[in-house]
Amino acid sequence: MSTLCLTLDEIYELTRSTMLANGCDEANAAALADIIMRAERDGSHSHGLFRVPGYVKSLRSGKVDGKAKPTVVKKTRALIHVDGGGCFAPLAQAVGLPVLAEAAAEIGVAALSLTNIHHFAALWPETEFLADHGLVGIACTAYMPMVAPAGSTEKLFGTNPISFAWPRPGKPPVCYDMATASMALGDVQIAAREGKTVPLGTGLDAEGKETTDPAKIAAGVLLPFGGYKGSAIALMVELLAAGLTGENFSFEAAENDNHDGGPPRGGEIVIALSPALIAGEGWNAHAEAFMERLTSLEGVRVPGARRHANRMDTGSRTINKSLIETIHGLS
Ligand code: PYC
Repeated sequence: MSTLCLTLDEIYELTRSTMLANGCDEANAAALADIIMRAERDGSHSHGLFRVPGYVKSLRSGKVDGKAKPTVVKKTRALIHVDGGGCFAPLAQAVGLPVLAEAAAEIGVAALSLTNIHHFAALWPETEFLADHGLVGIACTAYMPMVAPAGSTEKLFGTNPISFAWPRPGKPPVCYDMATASMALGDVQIAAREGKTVPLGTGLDAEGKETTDPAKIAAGVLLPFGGYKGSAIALMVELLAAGLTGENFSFEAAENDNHDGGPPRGGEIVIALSPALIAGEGWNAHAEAFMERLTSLEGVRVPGARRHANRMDTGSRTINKSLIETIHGLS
């Protein structure tokens, strides 16, 4: 595979200028460029530049409003709602998360519901923001149907990612983000592009048969991680991100989508909890004693630690050359 090296500033600027050239205003373009640069910075390639062509498709088809101005409303002291007005999720999050953090820090627990957004990114930026403010964060969003509930060969659930972050003052938080599918669709697509196989149990082909061929899975269905248990968590994500917000379930997102290849319209729920108010004084020392016990075990690593380690490398990032050429062609 032929590659090119780009600095983080170049990654940011390439994304920003591509979004501006395709109808985004400065606020939307900058919010998206920031999320993509941070994904590449942390080594989350499946949420980085790889997503730019999909974002552009949905601007060009008119599905996403690149000039939308999200609005924030406090429904109660604990319930914050952002209507994205049809924007990509990052700008709506940038508007809602500070209000959520302030509410949770004041009263202990608060929830942010986001509707009328198009989410195609990782979810750790949302929960990590909360952990950086001393709060526990939980976020989830539903997506297009791609995953067969356990027992079925028909897709109904989205890849339905869920993210959790725990604050560790003075240290990087515990922060992970995982698809409830056996593998994130982006990773399946990247494996297909690179001609690699994926583990058995990742998904089924169009005939409902198990396969290790990622291209066949992309044309068939993914399976939930962990059988019935993962399936139950994917169901929880549908109910929290769609039932609770009033936005599209994954199957509704597909029915209402124009299938341009970009992110469908959907919702997201983000919950923030204050350990300082809930557990009280000493919460951090107590949790850190547990973390010490955990990390003293041979072979254990803290979820998110690899991303945070990648982040310390401020040098340039190696990117697939044909992807960069494709993105240049979109301006
Ligand atoms: O990575 O598949 C994904 C995803 C879906 C919604 C947000 N991220």
